[in-house]
Amino acid sequence: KQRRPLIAGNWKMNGLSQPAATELGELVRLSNEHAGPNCDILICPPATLLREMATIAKGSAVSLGGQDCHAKESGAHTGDISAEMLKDAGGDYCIVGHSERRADHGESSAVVKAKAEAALRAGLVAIVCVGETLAERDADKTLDLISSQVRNSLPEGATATTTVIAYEPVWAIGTGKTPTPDDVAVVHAHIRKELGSLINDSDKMRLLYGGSVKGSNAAELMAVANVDGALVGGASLKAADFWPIVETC
Ligand code: G2H
Repeated sequence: KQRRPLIAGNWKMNGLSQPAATELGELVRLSNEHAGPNCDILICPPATLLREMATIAKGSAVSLGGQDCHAKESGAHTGDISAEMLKDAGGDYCIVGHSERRADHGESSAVVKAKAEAALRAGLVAIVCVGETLAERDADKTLDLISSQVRNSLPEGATATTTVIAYEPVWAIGTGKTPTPDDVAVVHAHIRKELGSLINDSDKMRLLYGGSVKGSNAAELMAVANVDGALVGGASLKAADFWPIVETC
């Protein structure tokens, strides 16, 4: 692979202290056993678990991150969490613009961009999510939509070190449906091309695929050109399901 892959787990709104500690402990054990995994490993637990998980993962190959952050550093924003707080709790990454945030919280690309910039200011790597709905795909709007989301969501001054893009077709999320490797190749090549006009080190930026990735389909998805890792939801909750995906790298 031209770029070091990143296999990222997004626990979404799942996880109480137990059994999360057991599952993360198991993931840490597996990563220690296989010294020097061929990819970066990341888990984004609910913010309530971040500090506890960071303690468990300390000194291991497993990094931690948040699933969302506020665009401001601090202030009167009841219920929100800043990027600085995620960093303070042990995070190194933050997902922004996940389609569930775009849909459930009406987040526009402008909002996502502001959040990504907050993540960068706090010293976190931003994982910026993009992806089309089924209606957009059926109307042949996928590539235009992706272009617009990439152009409008990328943080100012993004580089390959500070920013990762995750392509997650909305219709493939948690549904068990996945696009064909050819479909993924077309979108990832399109994102790579789009990035060329936006940032200097575009060939180094990692592009993850997300949406119903599991042990049984990960190898074929990871083999697609311009796929530099995965953003994994359901199959990241158990170390036994997540590890086979890590092993495809
Ligand atoms: C897509 C993905 C993780 P799942 O949202 O971000 O979830 O693997 O459950 O489709």
